[in-house]
Amino acid sequence: MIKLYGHELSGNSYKAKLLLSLLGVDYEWVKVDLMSGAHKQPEYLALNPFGQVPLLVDGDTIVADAQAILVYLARQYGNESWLPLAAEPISRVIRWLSTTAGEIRQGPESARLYHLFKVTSLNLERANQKSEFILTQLNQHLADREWLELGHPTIADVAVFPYVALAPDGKVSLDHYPHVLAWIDRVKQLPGFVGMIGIEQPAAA
Ligand SMILES: N[C@@H](CCC(=O)N[C@@H](CS)C(=O)NCC(=O)O)C(=O)O
Repeated sequence: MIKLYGHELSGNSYKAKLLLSLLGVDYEWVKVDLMSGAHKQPEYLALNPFGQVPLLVDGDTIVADAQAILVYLARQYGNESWLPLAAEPISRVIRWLSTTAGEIRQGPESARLYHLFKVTSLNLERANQKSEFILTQLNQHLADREWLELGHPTIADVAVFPYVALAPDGKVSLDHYPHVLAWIDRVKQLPGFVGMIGIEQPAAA
């Protein structure tokens, strides 16, 4: 069975968890205790020399990095709608995977690290500026769209969703971004959606 190594407060681990759940793929959750440094122990470093979660093990295949895991799962277990094959639409989806590793990590993900995990060496002012920038962009992008690309859910939505929905953990309010809030609600309505600490499951209809 697939094993997903992660931590329950890690938004990157949650990306993988969310797609596995949306695809209805069974897996075993293996908690890596980041607080006690389990991710820097030799046994874990043998699997992922970067010493980070998430990590997915599927038979002989080992995939590190949340975005890489989304690509792997979509191709291996999903249909083409989650990750298209053709050049132009796949480039649109990958653009958002890059954005999660860039602007979203520098913005809301960093503000959350500062406030929730007390990583006070981070430049909070920069994180807040980056958050405002990317949330403004996202809000404009979503003003006339239901999903980030292609008119339906793709792994772009799965990749961007966690740290945007978790922005309030970093004291970044989403109140000024109504199109982002409406999109968050839409993602939460997807069949198979699961939440995490900080992202509530919607009340059953
Ligand atoms: N590029 C990686 C980054 C993963 C990452 O930053 N993971 C964090 C938890 S969310 C982690 O393992 N931090 C511990 C460390 O880097 O020492 C990904 O997207 O999966």
